[in-house]
Amino acid sequence: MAKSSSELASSRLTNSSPNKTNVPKQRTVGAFTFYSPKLFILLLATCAALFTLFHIQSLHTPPPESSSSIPPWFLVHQWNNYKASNCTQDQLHRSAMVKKLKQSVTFLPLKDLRYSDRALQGHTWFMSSMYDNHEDGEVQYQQFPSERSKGRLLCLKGRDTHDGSWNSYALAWPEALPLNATLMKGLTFVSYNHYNYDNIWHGLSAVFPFVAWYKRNGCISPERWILYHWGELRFKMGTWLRILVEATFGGSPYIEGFEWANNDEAVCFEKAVVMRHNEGGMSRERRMETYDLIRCKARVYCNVSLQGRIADVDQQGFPVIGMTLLMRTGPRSLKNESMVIHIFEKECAKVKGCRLIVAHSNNLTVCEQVKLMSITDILVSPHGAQLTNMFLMDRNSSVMEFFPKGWLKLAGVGQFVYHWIASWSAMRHQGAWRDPDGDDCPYPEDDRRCMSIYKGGKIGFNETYFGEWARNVLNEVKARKLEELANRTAAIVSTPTCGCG
Ligand SMILES: *[C@@H]1O[C@H](CO)[C@@H](O)[C@H](O)[C@H]1NC(C)=O
Ligand SMILES: *[C@@H]1O[C@H](CO)[C@@H](O)[C@H](O)[C@H]1NC(C)=O
Ligand SMILES: *[C@@H]1O[C@H](CO)[C@@H](O)[C@H](O)[C@H]1NC(C)=O
Ligand SMILES: *[C@@H]1O[C@H](CO)[C@@H](O)[C@H](O)[C@H]1NC(C)=O
Ligand SMILES: *[C@@H]1O[C@H](CO)[C@@H](O)[C@H](O)[C@H]1NC(C)=O
Ligand SMILES: *[C@@H]1O[C@H](CO)[C@@H](O)[C@H](O)[C@H]1NC(C)=O
Ligand SMILES: *[C@@H]1O[C@H](CO)[C@@H](O)[C@H](O)[C@H]1NC(C)=O
Ligand SMILES: CC(=O)N[C@H]1CO[C@H](CO)[C@@H](O)[C@@H]1O
Repeated sequence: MAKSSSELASSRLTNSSPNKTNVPKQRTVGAFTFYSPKLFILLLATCAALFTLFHIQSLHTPPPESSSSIPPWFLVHQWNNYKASNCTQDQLHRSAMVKKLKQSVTFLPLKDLRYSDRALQGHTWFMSSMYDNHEDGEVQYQQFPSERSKGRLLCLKGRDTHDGSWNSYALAWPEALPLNATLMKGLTFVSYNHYNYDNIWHGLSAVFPFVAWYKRNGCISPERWILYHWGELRFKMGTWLRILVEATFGGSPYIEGFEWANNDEAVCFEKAVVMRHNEGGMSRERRMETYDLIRCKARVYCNVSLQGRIADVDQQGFPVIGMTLLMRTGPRSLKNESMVIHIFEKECAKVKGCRLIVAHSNNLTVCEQVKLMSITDILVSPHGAQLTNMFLMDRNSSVMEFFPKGWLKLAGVGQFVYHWIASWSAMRHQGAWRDPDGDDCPYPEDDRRCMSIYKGGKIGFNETYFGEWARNVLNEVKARKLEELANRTAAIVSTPTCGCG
């Protein structure tokens, strides 16, 4: 009793509360320091000590009169006195303490503007006073309540959709939630996304660490998601992301919008997991496992076979090689689709078992994309979000990527994202073709301003280059597939639970 109370009193409340230091000052007036936590703890400790002494004394049978200067009857008397006059006020003290704790819960802005120049670094500007759990190679996350939070729950306030510094967070003990707070039961996922939940790559990046956490924590699905972008609330995931989340976690995600909540009242969560670093910190092994889980769950959801590609052979017994041209419309689309199709068709026709599929990412349903990727060994596509689908192919499948003019010099490191995804999801990125031709820029070619012109540029072709490239990749894939067929090693035969749930 005394111990837990002193823990409560000595634990620091939410970091960097500017008012915190004022509180004790107000209370020092008057001799009756009913509210002073120190004295309160002292009293409790004294009570407990006396109680213990009393018990020790009563265990001594009989207590030698001379061994102690305090006779046992005195202790009993003293104890009764305390009980009567002071210790019975325990409840009163306790509820006063709880009231104080409730009042001292300090909300801080979800978006910390002091870090706006390095929004993604370190603690990030989202919940900047908090530290993440990070074991080597594992996903970085925060969990409430936890040892690190000293048993405190996460509470949120505000529904701003334009400025995250108007929404706020705090930690509170379950016994001392802020006044009028609503407690939400079950597991809540709180996501921070620096970009958005519509773009399939940025959306997946935000959801990805939750999948990793889920896999390592008994595959318990969340009751609700709370989506933030720069601390601003978001209420929707794009269709592609929503369906993959539904497939992975076994149920349509419920996205909490707090429409029912009063703006200045807190909502606290029985159990919350916060992610703000995407897949950062995860080892390649962990990432591959996580992609494996999403791939498998997506196939189950879309009723696609879990056999893997090894089972797919043509009438003559050659392994079928699925080559897919995944086209875009608008920015970074191909200038001459039919010519590119013709080149790849020609090479495909030369390889036994090769089957070319041409598809447009914009008019495939999500399950059509899942299905298409499950029969693709070589994905050929311009740089763009549709390439995120690559992880839905079997492991060890190949990717060929096209870029418009000017990207290598100007587009920055982000242009290699599909090289990274390939590596993280156990695919093989087999090179990129960069169009030497494109729209003219009025500035020197390496002027940053040219990027706005090159960004949405269309992509041409080089018949010689594409032909050789396709031939090389096809031959490599064919050799690998023949070997796998002989070894029968690569069949991914999973159970519908995908090793989770
Ligand atoms: C809590 O709710 C009551 C009743 O709705 C209201 O009178 C009171 O002002 C609220 N207190 C706070 C701190 O919001
Ligand atoms: C998968 O099959 C089940 C049962 O046959 C069906 O109810 C479900 O709608 C199918 N799902 C998709 C995405 O086709
Ligand atoms: C595509 O390229 C071929 C060969 O260069 C050319 O004959 C054809 O006109 C082009 N089509 C378009 C739409 O540019
Ligand atoms: C898909 O979109 C492309 C280009 O937008 C169009 O040419 C094609 O006919 C569409 N296919 C279907 C099945 O709607
Ligand atoms: C096309 O690719 C071939 C082989 O890489 C190269 O030699 C040739 O210069 C390229 N043609 C153009 C027009 O870039
Ligand atoms: C197939 O088996 C051979 C010999 O056992 C081995 O060296 C090779 O790595 C295997 N290949 C694959 C793709 O499993
Ligand atoms: C992928 O390729 C590697 C190296 O060749 C091989 O060891 C591994 O078994 C393959 N994985 C699958 C799932 O085919
Ligand atoms: C018996 C005893 O120690 N009673 C104490 C109870 O608390 C008041 C002040 O809070 C003391 O003045 C009493 O001595």
